[in-house]
Amino acid sequence: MKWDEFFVTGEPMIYGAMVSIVIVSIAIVVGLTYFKKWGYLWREWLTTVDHKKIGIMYIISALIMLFRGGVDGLLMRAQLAVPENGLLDSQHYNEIFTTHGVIMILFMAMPFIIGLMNVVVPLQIGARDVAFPRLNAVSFWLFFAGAMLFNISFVIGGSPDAGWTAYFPLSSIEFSPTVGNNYYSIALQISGLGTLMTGVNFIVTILKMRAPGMTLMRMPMFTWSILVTSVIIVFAFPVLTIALLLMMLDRQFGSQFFTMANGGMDMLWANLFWVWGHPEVYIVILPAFGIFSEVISTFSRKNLYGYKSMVFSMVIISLLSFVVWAHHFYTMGHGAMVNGVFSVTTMAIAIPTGIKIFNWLFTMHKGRIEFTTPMLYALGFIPIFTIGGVTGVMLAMASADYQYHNTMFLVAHFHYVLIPGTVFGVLAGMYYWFPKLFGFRLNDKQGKLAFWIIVISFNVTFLPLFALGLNGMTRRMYTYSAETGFGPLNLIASIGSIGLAIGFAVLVYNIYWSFRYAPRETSGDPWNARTLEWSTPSPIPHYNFARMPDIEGRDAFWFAKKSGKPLYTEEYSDIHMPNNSGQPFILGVIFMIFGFFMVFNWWVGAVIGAIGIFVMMIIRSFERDHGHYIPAKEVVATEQRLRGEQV
Ligand code: HEM
Ligand SMILES: [Cu+2]
Repeated sequence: MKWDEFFVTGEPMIYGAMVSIVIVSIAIVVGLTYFKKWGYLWREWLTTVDHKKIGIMYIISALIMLFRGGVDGLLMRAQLAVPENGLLDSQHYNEIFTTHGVIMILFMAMPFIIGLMNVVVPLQIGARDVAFPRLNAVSFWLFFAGAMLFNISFVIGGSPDAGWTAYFPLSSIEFSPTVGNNYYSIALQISGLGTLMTGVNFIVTILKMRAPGMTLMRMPMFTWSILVTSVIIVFAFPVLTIALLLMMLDRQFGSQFFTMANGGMDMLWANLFWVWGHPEVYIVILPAFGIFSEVISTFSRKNLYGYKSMVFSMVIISLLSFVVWAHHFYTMGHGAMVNGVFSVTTMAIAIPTGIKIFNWLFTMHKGRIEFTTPMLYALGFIPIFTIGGVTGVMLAMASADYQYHNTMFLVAHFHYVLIPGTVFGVLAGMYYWFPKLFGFRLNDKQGKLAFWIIVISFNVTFLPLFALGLNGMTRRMYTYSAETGFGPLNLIASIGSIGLAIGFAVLVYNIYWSFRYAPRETSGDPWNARTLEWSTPSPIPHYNFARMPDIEGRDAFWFAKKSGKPLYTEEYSDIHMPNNSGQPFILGVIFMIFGFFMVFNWWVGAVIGAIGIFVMMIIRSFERDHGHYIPAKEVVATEQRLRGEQV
């Protein structure tokens, strides 16, 4: 391979990106050296197995990826702003909508959700960490390795360009001959393995590590949503991983699973992709439902209305999510009968979802609502998501879908679901749980300002796309002529996207400002909240709970506050904690190098990488590591310092 094939050349924007990557990397290295932070970085972060720190690393990665995916989105909107625009050529546009989709779903939404569940779930169930802390670190570093591998594609070798769905035959080696789609198949396999381990880890954590007295039906709703989500992960992700493996074999080893010749079948890919892909949208939306349940109940000062029906509807949604996948390709000719069945199952999802919407409304009914930033996101979510849901039912009708399929109407629909559903959800969660982690709240005024800019600009950006789609503008179209009349609405949408960028900039400033100036709080319970995580001091000690709580009902902390009955009655004792380890990080680095060689068919390097992975597993198998104990005396001292009182 020649150097000019290795590095992407000829695009001023990409040269700019390369230069800025080099400058930022140098700045980071110089900064860490100058402030002597290498040791701190290694000890406190790269080797940590603490679920809270792993959660924070996921969230930081997600915010960076939100920026990357957002820039892709803005570039597309800039290109579409006026007819026959020459900002991006067709190839570049293809690459950008592909990386935008992949990054937003797999490297922004997923890690944001997984980050929040890492931070919150052990705290909500009264656990000191997840069931398998070391595995948790492996999950993170595999995700990170996959994300980094995917992200370098646009400067080294070229980005994938067959859409985030990577349909065959377009994504086959014949029609996508660059290494771009190798990045897609390999990076997603690596990060997918990490996600699968997360699913296993959280199922075991939630089933096995709850505090005494916390039965399943006493669990906070967010924890319930994560249990259901983890089950979906465990059933859905292997399908993706295997499909990607087959794609890799087809593209790089000459097999014929998805090709049109020699008994292969391109529709097999579409089916496998969506057997994972539809459950995936629930993987990123159910946790947000959980977050809204916590936020709405806390800021309405009421119990969550219809707890059991909330749980029940999530379980139903998770089952239904596996039997709707063909609604993504009604037009591919599988006949009226099949289309009819998938139409019905798809529309059926609206029922449990509607139940949840009404439960949230009833929770607020006659409540003393407090309009904090997280509550605003929850309130914004309800009507916007409902528009997304109703247009989803429109798309679910197979015969009507022949009209909307692959138009901007669809693009509008799924942004109306994913942005309120996922992005508002994780932002609400971030504002809500932030003080638990860091000991201060994000400034509320700035938070609300960001909220309003984001909500308004979101609608300006995506509402016009419904009309454009109905008028016949197809998706993934890199430009259009003036005669189509698509110009004005596209211009409005593009202006809206600038607003979104401003909104997110205010949000980032909000975080920065609050780190510097927000007043520190020690109460541990800044929102007067209901669930167990708020009964710990803030910022939260490494071991989470000094003593195990006695749980006697739902919203245990709320009732302890109301009744004056203490939540913690146990004696202090030594606390067992897991040790840090550098192995997960090193494993991630080896996986990334291995993946990189695989992408470029450099077999010697790939074999060495594979051996490295096995060596790491063998080292781990023979290692004896029983963790360490924090003596009870030290625990008492820490609690006294943090709670500022006699304990
Ligand atoms: C930051 C604001 C955003 C803007 C301005 C934006 C804009 C766009 C545009 C212009 C397209 C391509 C339309 C086309 O030509 O077909 C697109 C596609 C897409 N977007 Fe977004 N988007 C944003 C946020 C998000 C988020 C948060 C997600 C997911 C959580 C997301 C997921 C997707 C997906 C999956 C596609 C389809 C990609 C494909 O066709 O392969 N977007 N977006
Ligand atoms: Cu679907």
